[in-house]
Amino acid sequence: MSHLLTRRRFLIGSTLGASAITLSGCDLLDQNTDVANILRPAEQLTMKVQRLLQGRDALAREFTEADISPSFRVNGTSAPDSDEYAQLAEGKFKDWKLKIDGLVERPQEISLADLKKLPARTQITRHDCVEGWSAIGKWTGVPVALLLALAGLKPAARYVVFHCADELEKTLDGSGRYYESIDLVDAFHPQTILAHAMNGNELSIGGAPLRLRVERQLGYKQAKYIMRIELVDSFTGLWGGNGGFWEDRGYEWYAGI
Ligand SMILES: Nc1nc2c(c(=O)[nH]1)N[C@H]1C(S)=C(S)[C@@H](COP(=O)(O)O)O[C@H]1N2
Ligand SMILES: [Mo]
Repeated sequence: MSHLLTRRRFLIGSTLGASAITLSGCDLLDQNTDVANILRPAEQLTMKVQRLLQGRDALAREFTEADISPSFRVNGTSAPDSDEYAQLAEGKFKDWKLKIDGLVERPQEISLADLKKLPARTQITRHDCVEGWSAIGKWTGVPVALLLALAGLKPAARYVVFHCADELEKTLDGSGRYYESIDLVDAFHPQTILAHAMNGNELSIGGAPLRLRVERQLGYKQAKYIMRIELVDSFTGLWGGNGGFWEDRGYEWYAGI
């Protein structure tokens, strides 16, 4: 059954991927919005069925060192195009701090050095991109659950939003900035981590200084270049209001594999 679900997710994924290749600009937006509107009930079902069948805490498959892919493709932004980010990278992120704010009791600003001192989890998992490629990598990072415990959730908090450094689409109003979000079930899942190392090395520019791993979902949920985590009760008023860069362009919010 879960194999069938996986296949179905890929079929949907490749439909969107294929339309992205043949269309551009407004065509792409319209087309993907139409597709998304038809698929939305199916997406709700996928999430409910997946959680029902596999449980809230079921682990995504983990692999061995021997399974690690020799190369891991770069997708989307390969280096954020901003002076601020360039400066931070130049200084090896010594001046960078992860902000945690929104519906929390104790807003945080945590340096990379301090994040690296926190208990970490290492997992070898497969990344699946909707564009039809996969790669296995070893990720080491801090469980999101631990950071949320540090900050303390206010009772109204429902979603965790990850704000990134890059604008994947250049716009005047900044709405092309990459961001993603997950609900608290995925946020507290044991394999949901903010990775600061890949395959035993600290992150290169591809995602540095911190990237999300939320292993039961597709590639576009795995936010790179994280600057800030915000706890919210809804996505209203947050860019396009759909909880993520690609979601605002028609992709499903729950991208279960
Ligand atoms: N900030 C940011 N995160 C992002 C993206 C992006 O463009 N910007 N692309 C997403 C997509 S579609 C995929 S498949 C993965 C790619 O990660 P990689 O470049 O390490 O392969 O990052 C995801 N996270
Ligand atoms: Mo992707």
